[in-house]
Amino acid sequence: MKRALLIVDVQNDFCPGGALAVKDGDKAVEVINRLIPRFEVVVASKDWHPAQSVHFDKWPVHCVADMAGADFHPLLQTGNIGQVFRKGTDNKDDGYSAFEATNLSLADYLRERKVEELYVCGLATDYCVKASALDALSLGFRTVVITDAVAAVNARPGDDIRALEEMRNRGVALVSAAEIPE
Ligand code: VGL
Ligand code: ZN
Repeated sequence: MKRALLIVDVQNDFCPGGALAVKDGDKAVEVINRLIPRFEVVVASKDWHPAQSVHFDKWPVHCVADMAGADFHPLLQTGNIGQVFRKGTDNKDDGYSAFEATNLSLADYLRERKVEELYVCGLATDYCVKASALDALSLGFRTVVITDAVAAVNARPGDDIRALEEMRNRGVALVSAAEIPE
């Protein structure tokens, strides 16, 4: 089965020191860097908001298009990322899922490359990772979340566990990086 790696929102604002820092967001980067060479197809999403958006009624301002906070984490190895998908670009919705990207369709990109299985990692487990994984599943991809290559906002304690349970109950496979077959 042809597989791809989706790296969700590994951006400065979601890492320590950023506007919406996710605990251990930077720790996931090390795991992700080791995963990248194992996939033939690697794509990434970026949270990419206009300066004013309904999104900022519920979140601190973060990942504004073209600002430093929206850059990839400086340690993320981006060389093999084939395409970046920008989402959250509308000022009227959250756009959590990478499948809502507005620059290019992620679903079309994967189908054109005959990808059947999508491995999802990145930030944040309880929002964009979850939304992207559940959309992938609905679109017919076998979907796997790499549990040691994600980190959660955890606005309410336990949101990370609940998000992983919801994904698993819907049919997303949960694996650690070490369990991914060669
Ligand atoms: C995200 C909250 C707000 C995410 C994006 O990438 O998971 N979370 N915007
Ligand atoms: Zn956002």
